[in-house]
Formats: sequence, structure tokens, C-alpha cells
Amino acid sequence: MKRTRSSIAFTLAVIAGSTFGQVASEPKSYEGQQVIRVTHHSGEELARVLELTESLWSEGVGRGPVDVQMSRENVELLRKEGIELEVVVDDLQADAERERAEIAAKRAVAHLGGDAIDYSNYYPFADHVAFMNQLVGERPDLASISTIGQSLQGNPIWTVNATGPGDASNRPQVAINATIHAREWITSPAAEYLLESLVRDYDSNPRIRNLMDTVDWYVTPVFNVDGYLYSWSTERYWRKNRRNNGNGTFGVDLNRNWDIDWGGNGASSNTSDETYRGTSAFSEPETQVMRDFLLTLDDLRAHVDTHSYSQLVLHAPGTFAQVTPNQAALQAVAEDMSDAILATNGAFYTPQRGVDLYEAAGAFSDWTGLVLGAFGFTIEARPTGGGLNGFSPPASDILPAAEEINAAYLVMAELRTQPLRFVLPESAYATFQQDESRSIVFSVLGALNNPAASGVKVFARQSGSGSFTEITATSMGNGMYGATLNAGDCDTTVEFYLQAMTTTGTVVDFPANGATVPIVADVTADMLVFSDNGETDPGWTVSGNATDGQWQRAIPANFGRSDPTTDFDGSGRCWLTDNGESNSDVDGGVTILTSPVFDVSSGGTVNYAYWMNDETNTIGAEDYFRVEVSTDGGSNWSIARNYTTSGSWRTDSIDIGSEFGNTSQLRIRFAAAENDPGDVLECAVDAISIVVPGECGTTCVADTNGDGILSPADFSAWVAAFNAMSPACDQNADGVCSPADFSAWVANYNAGCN
Ligand code: 0X9
Ligand code: ZN
Repeated sequence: MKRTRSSIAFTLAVIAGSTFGQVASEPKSYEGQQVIRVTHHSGEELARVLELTESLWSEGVGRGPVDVQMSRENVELLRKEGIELEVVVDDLQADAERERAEIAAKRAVAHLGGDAIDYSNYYPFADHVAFMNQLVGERPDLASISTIGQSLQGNPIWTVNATGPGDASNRPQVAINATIHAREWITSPAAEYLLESLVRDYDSNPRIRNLMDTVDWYVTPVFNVDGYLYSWSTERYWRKNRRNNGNGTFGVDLNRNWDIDWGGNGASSNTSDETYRGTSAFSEPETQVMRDFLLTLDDLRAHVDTHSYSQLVLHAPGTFAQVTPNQAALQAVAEDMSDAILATNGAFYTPQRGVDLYEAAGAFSDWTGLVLGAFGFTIEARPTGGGLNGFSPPASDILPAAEEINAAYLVMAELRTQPLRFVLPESAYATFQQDESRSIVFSVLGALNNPAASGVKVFARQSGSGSFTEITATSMGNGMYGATLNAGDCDTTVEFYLQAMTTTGTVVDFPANGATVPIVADVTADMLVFSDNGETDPGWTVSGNATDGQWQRAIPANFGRSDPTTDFDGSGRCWLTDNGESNSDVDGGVTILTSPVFDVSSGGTVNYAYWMNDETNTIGAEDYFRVEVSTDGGSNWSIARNYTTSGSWRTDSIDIGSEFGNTSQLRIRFAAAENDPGDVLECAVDAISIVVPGECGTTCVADTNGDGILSPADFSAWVAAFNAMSPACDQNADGVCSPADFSAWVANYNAGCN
């Protein structure tokens, strides 16, 4: 399907001309309101709860506990009547104010790195539109934006089409949307994270390039535009669209308005209800235009309607009246999506049938699944709900939510559109040292229609246009394969692609068109002058006034308290702020891990992996995890990084030359501080390295293990190469591996790098 691209100028004109955002009216007050989670034990109890409820937050009532918004007085009544309940939000007004203040405070600080939105704050509609336009503006060859139509109030519903260059008419389509429910603010950034990744990682990430060159993506980050605008201007916890129902009530639930068992169970005919279904299926302009748009797609394979909250991956059937022919396959995909989410940041999203949560007739993803024959999913984002305002999670949840939901989108798309799934870690195509010989490990997994692969091959060449040579790929079991890639001189490249065959005999290259456009890794002469994987201590100092939780080097004990479960690089050990059972976090002050002095007078980059968990989210003056840099041997320190996102290993690097200036007296330190003994802050670092620019043309022939440094470890590497008769053994360059190469190795070692 082809649609025209609208220009940015056109977009901005539409924004300027519409009724966005700045509505003058006072926000609705939630004074005296609480949110409670009720565990009901009978129909009578539930009926009583609903009678006293102001607004239903669970949006449907099933067998499990239900979250409702209710006045403090009514909560007291229920308590007296002996109904089992737990207060989730004690003071909803205070919580809404807290959120508004946090958003405003963050917006007052310039932090966006040039983007219209980022993942550290919530943003109003106009910023989301600006971000979509920004991405399209960056790569018009990869993305275009257009309205699929207008909302009830005449606002544009923007959709971005992302796909690789070339004719997309034969590519299957995948559709993603968020914020069909206005108050579910954390969902739009997830859809935008996908878009950003598709556009910005296309050149550098083979997985993304493959998914762009073989799939036609349609992403609608803010579907219920009117409701979203209203949730910002007037009523933070608004859910529906803004239909005037004519009797003093407003709003139709756009997730009960689709022509799939419309009017069935779990949808209300009462106009004031949060799940009001509308006057007929597709009575609303929003559902009409989305329906008409999706009907133009000729091969829609998969769809996610992104919601919050509860951490779920739901699929059809959504009511007991619906019949789902492909039940097992849907559940299998949902389980893989859930696994991908779990692997991202450790959050578990339960994969299950919608109907097992509660019946909901007329829901969007049941329509895409059962009427269009795509695989339709409803993802419910963070948090689980217990103890938190589910629609207003702290802004520090936005990034991890976006990351994990994006992982689910990608896996879903692969399972539904790829003949086979290739998993190639980034480390396989990271920059090579010159002459490096690198073992890579990758997986070839089944997709839905082709559960097994055979004929796995790797093709590689050095620099440019020559023909590819097949490299042996060794099966390691469980769909895993190993191969060795060899780099040549610096300023050349290592180029390669993978190949496998499906059960039906189709040969699949990864990435698609890999023989024409392979994966390209640079080869550099940069030298690794420092490398710490946590296994030995290369001279760090631990200091600080913390009364507990000082830095130590250990294998993560994984005793709970959200310590990391493993180190980062797989060597076993890493640096941790205490590693004991129970109270292992930082308390009573700061603990500082300080490096020895390094000479980076011709420039240098510090790379590391870090991990943190701050259970209280009060990162601030006396509660922080930072990286500091000294260029004068440790007399003066500057803050280089201040981390606030909990939950998983992340990598970062500091270009010392450009950020602080070249110096022969570099020291870095990792400082973790926590003063309140009631708070929990746990941190870890691993895989710390420093790379300095080398002169291209410099060779270290005796660097037999190819790590860029001459060290005694190269001797054992040479012995191993000699025993294996491998090319690295040939130190006198006579083309053979012989005992004469031993004295050549010694001579080369003494000659150093030149
Ligand atoms: O009720 C909904 O529309 C969705 N949940 S939300 O809390 N975000 O409103 C879930 C609908 C999923 N489908 C079924 N449960 N059948
Ligand atoms: Zn929802």
C-alpha cells in the first residue's frame, strides 16, 4: 500500500491550527479520592464495591482482585463491612500533583539531547507529533508520516510508516499503536522507541535492517488523540474518547467499539461507564478511520494495541463467545514476547488469553486477530499495580518499559514475518582490532512456520568488493553456532552475513540481501591499554564514609534485594556494592571505587558496563550513582555521568578527550551514595576498559591473542596456536608453522608494536 508523505511544514501548520494542549480550564480535582485493590469473595461483595466506586481502574471485572478509585469515606465503609482491600494510592490528588510537578520540573531543565521527546519524562501531544516528524525528517528514505484520518474533534491521527528502501508492496505489514486509552501515558513512548530504533539503528544494527527490509511497519503512537489532550489539560485519569453522549456524559471506550462480538460481555451500554461501547460497532470516528486504514493493508501479519497497566501479553479470545482457531500459535507467540520482555529488564509480563483476565467484547486486538486474521495482542505495560498508581508510574519506568515492550514488538514481528530467526549479538560486529581473530556465537531459531533450520553458513570477506568465502560454522547445539572472523589491517573492514535453510528448503540470508549489503565491522589500530573484567584487581582503591555496602569484587550472590543476577561480561565476577545476604546495599554515606592513573595524552575512551537498583527512586543530592573523572591524578573531580535508571546492565563510554581534554593524569571513579538507611541503593560495574587511538599501520605481530596489547598471555596464546597449527603461529611469515616461529615470536615481542 502506498500513501503520500506529508511535509513537516504541513504537519506544523496542522498543529498550529488545532485545539491542542493549552486548555485554560482548571484540572479536575481528585481531592478525597483513593485507589484501592479489592479482593472480592462473592458476587454480593463485588456489587457492593462497584456501588461505592467512583471510577473503575481495572476496566473490567473478572475473577481476580479489582482496582477502583473511591472516596476515602466509602473505603472506610467497605473496611467496616469486612471487605478485603488494600490501599494502592492513599491520596490521588496528591499523586496527580506530584506527577504534574515532576513533569514540569524536568521540562524546566534542558536535557533532551535535541529530541522532541526522550524517555525520562512524560510529554504532551504536540511533542509526540514533533518527534515523529523529527524521525521522518532524519530519514525520509526510511519513514513517512501521514494522518490516517481525524478524531471526533477533528485532530489528526498521525501514523508513521517505516520500511527499508525499495518497493515495499510485497512486504508483509505489522501495525503497532498506543494510547487508545487516554490516561495510559507510558505506552506512547514504547511505540516511539520502536520507531526510533527502526529509523536510527537501521544502518548499524543488522537485526533492525533485516526487519525494515522485509517488513512494512505502521506505528500510531497516540491513537485516542482527543482523550490524550483532555487527560493533559483537564482530567488526568480520562480513559475514553470525548464523544458527547447527549445526556451529560462523555466518552466511548474505543476498546469496546470494534465489530467483534460487539455488545457482548464486558462492555457497557451505560454511557457513563468507563467501558461504554458506543451506540453501535464503529460508531466512533477513531475506530472507523483505523479500521479503514488497516483494511487497505493486504498482508497484515501482526498487531499490538499497547495499554497499561498490569504487565500482561493478552490475545484472543477476549470473550467466551469468540472462537479462536489458532489458539496454540497465539499463545506460543505471546510466550516468546513475554520471554523477550523478561530478558530485557527482568520484568515478567504474563502471557494469557484476554478472557482469562476478564471478558471484553469489541476490543481492538481481538478484531485485528479474529476479523483481519493477523495475530493481535494487547500488551499491558508496567507496573503490576501493587502499591503504585498504575497510570502514573515514576518517569524512571518509561525507559525500561519502552525497552521491554519494544523487545516484544520485534520478536512478534520476527515470528510472524521471518522464515527463520537469527540472533547475532552486537559484540560479533563491534569494531575489530587489526589482525584480530574473533570467535562469534549466534543462534538460528525457528519461526512459526519453520520450526527448524539446517545448512547454517557464514560468508565473510575483508574490505569491499571481493567475493565472499564460506567460513566454517560449528553447531554447538540448541540452535547455537560458532565461527571465527579474521580482521586484516586497520582502516579495512570485516564484512559478513549468515545463511540457513528452512525445513521447506528455502535459503535465508541474514540480514536480508546480506550478499549485496553485508554486515560491516571496522578494523582499527586503537589500543586497549586497560581491561578489567572483575576477575583480578588491577589496582582500584575503595574509599568513602559509607557504613555499609562498600565496593567489593565478587560473583553476584543473587540473594534478592534486586542485586544483579550475574555479572555483565560472563567472566563471573564484577564490582558490587556489597554482595551479602539481606542488607547488602549502600548505607550511611558514599562508597567510591577509584582507578589508578592512566596516560591518555593523545586521547582515550573509557568503556564500562553498569547496573543499579534504587528502590526508592529518590535519586538526588545524597542518593546517587555517578561516574566522576579527574584529569589531575585525583585532586579535582568532575561528574561525568549520573545514573537514575534501575534494573539492568547497561553500557556507556566516556570520550575523555572531547569531554574533559586529553591528560596524562586520568583517574575515574564510581561513587554510590545513600544516606537514608531505609532506602535501598545497589550498584555494580564490570567490563571496564580504556582504549587509546593507535596509529594506523602499527602492527603487533606478537599480539597472538589479538587483544591489542602485548602481554605474557600472548605467549600461551602462541603455544596454543603452535599446537593447533593455526595461522597466528606463523611469526616469521614464511607461511608455515614451525619451531622457528618460537624465536620469531620472542623477537617480535621484544620489538613491540610498531
Ligand atoms: O479493558 C481493556 O480495554 C484493556 N485493559 S485496560 O486496563 N488497559 O483498559 C484490556 C483488554 C484486553 N482484552 C480482554 N481482556 N478481553
Ligand atoms: Zn487500556
